[in-house]
Amino acid sequence: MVSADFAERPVKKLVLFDVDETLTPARQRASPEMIQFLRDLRKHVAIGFVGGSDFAKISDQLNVGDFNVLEFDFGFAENGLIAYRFGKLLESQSFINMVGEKDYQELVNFILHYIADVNIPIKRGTFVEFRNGMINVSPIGRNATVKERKDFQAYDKEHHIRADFVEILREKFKRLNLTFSIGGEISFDIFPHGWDKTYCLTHVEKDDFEEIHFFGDKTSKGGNDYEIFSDPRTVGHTVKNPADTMRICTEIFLS
Ligand code: M1P
Repeated sequence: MVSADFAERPVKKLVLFDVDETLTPARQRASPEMIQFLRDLRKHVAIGFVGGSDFAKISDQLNVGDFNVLEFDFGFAENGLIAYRFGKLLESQSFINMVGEKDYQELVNFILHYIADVNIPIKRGTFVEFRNGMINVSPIGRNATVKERKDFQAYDKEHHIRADFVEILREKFKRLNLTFSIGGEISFDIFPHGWDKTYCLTHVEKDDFEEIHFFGDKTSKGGNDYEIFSDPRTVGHTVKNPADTMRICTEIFLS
């Protein structure tokens, strides 16, 4: 039986959305059309976002006009390690508690040495971003501009900077049981096994929805939407961009 908190929604289903390239262009803001679409959709079903980024970045992308990111029924940043239900923060675990300071330092020291030695056309700043549920590693640095990001992404496609780096880390830190996930344009995320986007499902289980739909763009194996997209608890949908999300979702839930 679906939680009474959703009594006014005619359809007792939850629709979860990835953020970058699903609700917004990568690292940019949602369009006013998308915001209106989400407001309309929420009259029918429960809605949530599940992004790999931290909550501050996702808020920047989804706080558009008078829309507040906490208007989503569920808000999941860092794959659900930061979780909101009806705007209220839920309890969660942390990367540092799970991994421990000693192993974390060994990992981060290795990463920084590796980045110091890697040859790429430009380097900027913030090569490791420490978050609640993961660390994010970028060989060019998170301070890169939009243009520098696009240039790095193209360079990386040809030279496999991130893929090679991840392979070395996977081998060297096998004992820590970590997942290395290349989800964006300039970086990759590192988190304990199981803390991929399926983690957020633990927060919605007790609401007992009839179905949970997930929309994402990186749904093939190796992409950071793959696990939740292929999880038996969800009905997965692959989209190419935000316009595609609105089109498919309208067909399923609003027509
Ligand atoms: O949401 C996908 C990824 O978005 C960002 O990646 P990048 O800066 O490389 O484009 C990061 O916030 C990353 O953690 C996240 O998985």
